[in-house]
Amino acid sequence: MLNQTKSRALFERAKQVIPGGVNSPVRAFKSVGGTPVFMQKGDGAYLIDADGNRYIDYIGSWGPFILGHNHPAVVEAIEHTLHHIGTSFGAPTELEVEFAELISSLMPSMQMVRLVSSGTEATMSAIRVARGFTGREKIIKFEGCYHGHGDSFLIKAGSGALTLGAPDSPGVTKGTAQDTLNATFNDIESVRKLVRENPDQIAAIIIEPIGGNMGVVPARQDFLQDLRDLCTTENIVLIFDEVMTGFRVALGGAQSLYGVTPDMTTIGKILGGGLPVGAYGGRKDIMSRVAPAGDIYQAGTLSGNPLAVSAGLATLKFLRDHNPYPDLEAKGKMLEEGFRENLNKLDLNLCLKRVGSMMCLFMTEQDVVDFKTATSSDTKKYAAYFHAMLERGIYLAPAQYEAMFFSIKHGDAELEKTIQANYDALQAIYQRAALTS
Ligand code: KE4
Repeated sequence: MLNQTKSRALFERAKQVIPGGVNSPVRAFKSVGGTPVFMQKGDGAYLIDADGNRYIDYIGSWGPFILGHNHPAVVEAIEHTLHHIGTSFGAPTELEVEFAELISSLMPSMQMVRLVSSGTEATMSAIRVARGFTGREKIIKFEGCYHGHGDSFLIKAGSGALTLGAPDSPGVTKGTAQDTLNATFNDIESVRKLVRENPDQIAAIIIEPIGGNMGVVPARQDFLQDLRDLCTTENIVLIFDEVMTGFRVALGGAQSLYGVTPDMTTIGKILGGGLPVGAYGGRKDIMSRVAPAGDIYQAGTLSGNPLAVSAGLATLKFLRDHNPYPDLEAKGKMLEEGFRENLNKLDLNLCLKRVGSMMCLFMTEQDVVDFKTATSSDTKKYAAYFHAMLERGIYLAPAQYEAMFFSIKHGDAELEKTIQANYDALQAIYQRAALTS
């Protein structure tokens, strides 16, 4: 059993002054039970908690740490900016121009870019711009996809909303909810039906091209291309929410893997290298409508601040100049094959999905292709698996409907330890289940 004395005490203290004791719901271990682990230090592929327990980290702050914690290039950039430039001016700086140029060079569909401070700000802004640009009011999202906590998205949302069983959040008005339509992921007919039923009323369709918030669920190539074609024909703004997949699955994001070009893209997480940065962007004719160039308003006090931008710049430059993606693919292959070998040895037929360095083991034997098949997963089994892995020093997402992320710092030793822990954990759980069922 893990020594969690300090985490337990900190959690009791935190709950007196922070709702649920955490600053983001999915951290609260609600769906897996037990006490959230209070972390003390990040170091490469590792996290060390307040009680001194050391874990191989597969959350990576929910995506940002593709370079691992405290990468020297990022630390150095932050220290330099802190000592020689400053943290924020609320005035334009050369750094953010260089950053926007770099983003646009890596994701050419983002002809123009606006920096914000979170993925939620990016997606909220992107749909407002799409609505302003088209003069239409409704949006289509996909059941199980998560685009942050903006009101328009908390309708059948994924991630923490799904984990906590609140995919439709109180506080979202009927007026807002009626303008959000939900289609079925990987089902183009479900989209065509909504478009037919709402002629000339759909401003945008927003999708995670690789779902990462109902576990990892890649879109099928034909589905994504059909979506592109439908949006072109119907003059609907196609928004790829690449907050998670941007710079994660490839330097150019999922859109570069699929060869499908959206009209707008939202990015975040890796973009900030661990500091708060998000961005939205896309076609020049659309983005030229954003204030003060145009009339669609969006603003932010700390948008483009030098400190966060310097962390993001260092991260993206490292990814561009060192191209770690082949190595990350090899790591992913090793981890996936190790898990599949374990499943075979234990005669388990669980669904495992991976794209690059994001992966998910679903506690279901169904092939997960959408929200319905994802939610056929046994979340109680996942909870047992999560704790069995935690006790073996492997820190996974405390929720079935999330992704595992690994970094360039996850070496053979870490992956081999994880594969062994996966075997032991699954054997314990399913063996135990066999004894009790
Ligand atoms: P943030 O506002 O949390 O920076 O980004 C929202 C967001 C938007 N789009 C996608 C595809 C996302 O995955 C996210 C945030 N992802 C979750 C993890 N599944 C953040 C973790 C959390 O909520 O604490």
